[in-house]
Amino acid sequence: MRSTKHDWTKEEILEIYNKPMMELLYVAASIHREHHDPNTVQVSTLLSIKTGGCPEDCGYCPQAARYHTDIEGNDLMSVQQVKAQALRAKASGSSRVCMGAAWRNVKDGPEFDQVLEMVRTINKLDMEVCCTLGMVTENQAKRLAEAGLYAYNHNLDTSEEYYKEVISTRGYEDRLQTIENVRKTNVTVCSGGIIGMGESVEDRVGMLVALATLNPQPESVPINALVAVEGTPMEDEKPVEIWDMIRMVATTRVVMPKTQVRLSAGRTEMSREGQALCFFVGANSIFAGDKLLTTPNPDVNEDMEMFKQLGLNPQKAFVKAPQPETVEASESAYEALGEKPKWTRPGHSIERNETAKQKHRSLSAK
Ligand code: SAM
Ligand code: DTB
Ligand code: SF4
Repeated sequence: MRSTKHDWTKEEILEIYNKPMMELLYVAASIHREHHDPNTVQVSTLLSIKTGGCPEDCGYCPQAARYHTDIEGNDLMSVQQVKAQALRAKASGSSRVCMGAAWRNVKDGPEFDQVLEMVRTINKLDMEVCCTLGMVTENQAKRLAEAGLYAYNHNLDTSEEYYKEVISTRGYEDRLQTIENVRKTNVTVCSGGIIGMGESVEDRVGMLVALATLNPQPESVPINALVAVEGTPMEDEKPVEIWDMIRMVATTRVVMPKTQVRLSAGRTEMSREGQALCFFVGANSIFAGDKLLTTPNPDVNEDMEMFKQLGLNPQKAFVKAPQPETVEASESAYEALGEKPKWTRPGHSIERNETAKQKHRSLSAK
């Protein structure tokens, strides 16, 4: 087994991405087999614990309050509701639960305390718990770790250059800082992005450079195909070509050989053959259940049929890293610091985001 390379350049990764397809399939599948069981794919479940009404302007996201989408918003779920959903997910073969909140960043207080209790509860069900709650400080990351969090998801989404065309309410450096804060704990890092937002191949590769040069590399990298939702600035983006998804998954596998590569959003548009090639070149996880956070996903029975057809087995929990211990709230070594971190707000104007916002205003005024 080779040691992991961390000094990847854009040119090197571009060369991999642009290899003749048959060459890329072979190289990526070979590396995948060196480090992973090619017949095992993790089944994870997404839970939107707080939906919609988000103050950010992410151009891809149906949960941003400023765009006119028809999703149903919800306040923070109760711990009991989350436990019931996690048990259901476990019964249908999931070994990991990822809880997402439509927040810009975590704020100390009763809602965060409730999320910590959700983490404790799911970890005690012997499932991997992941959270994606926006930016976090080092103290907040430590409190999540203490509760038994297995992974924190915080996507870079695209290259630093293209990020400015997608989001104006936060900067790329905030994302990197949050990843660094999580790294100071024993929580594993999950960070990836989206293709199909109008970015160039250089932007896709730029994101992979940013992720693959982290040392250590993220334990988990989700690759999402944009789900173009009506009302968002990206509503008219064309669906991603399956070959682009295969190239992206394969390149991710080559440059981050030990990472769990997650075939995430966009599977409703992908054929079984297309998904099979994604597994072949390196994808080792899917999100199951008929909903992602707010958008549709294939039915779990259909996915299980696909697993059967391809001879795939669902991966058990804690195969890649040990189960964290849970410290009860009453025993906690940390306190809420009530920090007010100065996460950046570049505030530049993005034309398509402005247009979508105006459309929302005029529709709401009717
Ligand atoms: N609010 C938190 C944040 O942004 O970090 C966590 C939740 S956010 C919905 C998690 C991730 O979902 C985003 O970083 C983005 O990569 C992905 N996502 C959101 N909308 C998407 C869409 N329409 N298509 C594909 N991926 C999407
Ligand atoms: C990730 O990279 N993809 C997941 C998970 N991390 C949180 C979210 C996909 C969301 C797709 C759009 C929606 O359903 O709202
Ligand atoms: Fe909010 Fe996250 Fe959606 Fe951005 S991606 S609008 S931060 S929920």
